[in-house]
Amino acid sequence: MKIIVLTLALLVEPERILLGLKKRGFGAGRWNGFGGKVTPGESIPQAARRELLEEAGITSSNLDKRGVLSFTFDGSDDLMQVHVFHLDQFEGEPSESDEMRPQWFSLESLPFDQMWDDDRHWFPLFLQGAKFEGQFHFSAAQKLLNFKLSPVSSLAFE
Ligand code: 95L
Repeated sequence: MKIIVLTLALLVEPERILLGLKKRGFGAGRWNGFGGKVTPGESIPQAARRELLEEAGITSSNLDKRGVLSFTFDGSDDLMQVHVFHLDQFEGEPSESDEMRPQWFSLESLPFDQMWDDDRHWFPLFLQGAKFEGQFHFSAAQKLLNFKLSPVSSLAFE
């Protein structure tokens, strides 16, 4: 099993959240957070800041680690270990990149039907300010088959 370490950053204001429509590649057509692979020599928070700039055109120094989620897919030997960050302050103006089209959504009407199926499970914890760990297993067609999710009082490695 190969572990691929990734970041996912979500910009949350009191009444709205910034998501990005993934324009190409894995998961295209869904509203995502901003993130990607951690590269050699880079810390996980550094990677989260870099991806936020590359994909959404914004910078932030108030990323707060909130969760670690593992994703596996039928027919793949890889485990995607995703480090989820919350931020509520940023500099710059969100702008479209090759990969993502940013858009604000009301926290009362999140587009869960156009998001990955795991999101509807962990977003409530995330938006309540809880820390959490979870494992999600998908079919090859990206349908959620089973999962485990729990709030935790502290995250591993932090
Ligand atoms: N806001 N949530 C995401 O951006 C997200 C959620 N779940 C995923 C599951 C598998 C995967 F490959 C990507 C995501 C993902 N980007």
